[in-house]
Amino acid sequence: MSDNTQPVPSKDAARKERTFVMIKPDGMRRGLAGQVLSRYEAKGLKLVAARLMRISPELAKRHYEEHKEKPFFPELVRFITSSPVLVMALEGRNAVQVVRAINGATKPWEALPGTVRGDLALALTPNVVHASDSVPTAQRELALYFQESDYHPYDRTDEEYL
Ligand code: FUP
Repeated sequence: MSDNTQPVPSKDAARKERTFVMIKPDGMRRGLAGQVLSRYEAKGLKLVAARLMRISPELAKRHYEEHKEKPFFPELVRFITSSPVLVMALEGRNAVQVVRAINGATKPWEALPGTVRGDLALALTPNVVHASDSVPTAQRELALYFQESDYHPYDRTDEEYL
């Protein structure tokens, strides 16, 4: 009998796409970090860098630079600096798009059930999680939080299927 269980390895570059993800202060204070991370892991994304940190007001302003003229900017900076956050780099096929889909709509009342915000959030500013919205944004945000030496590449045992 022939063995037809051998996976066909894929070497395409999309498998190495990286995105930046942050469990925000509300997610940490509500004890949700583990169950949010487990959703990305279960999907097949690989955690390649992570740090628990307190964001300074200076870093918060750089992170949310695109919103600096918006009326909610001061509240956003105050919120994101209010408690420690867990920052992460996740790697895998179409990681940016996949994480945004898992997180659900920014406005939790629009987020579908089954998504992080659809299941776990109700308010707009404390919406549990942040993730990059494009590959260029991911590169900019990853560079704000991580150096090259912070990344720890390794093989997942299920990599051949992902
Ligand atoms: P996202 O791409 O999901 O991070 O969403 P946005 O860039 O549109 O918004 C950044 C953050 O600002 C969101 F997490 C929610 C917050 N926000 C407010 O607190 N008030 C607003 O009126 C709009 C957005």
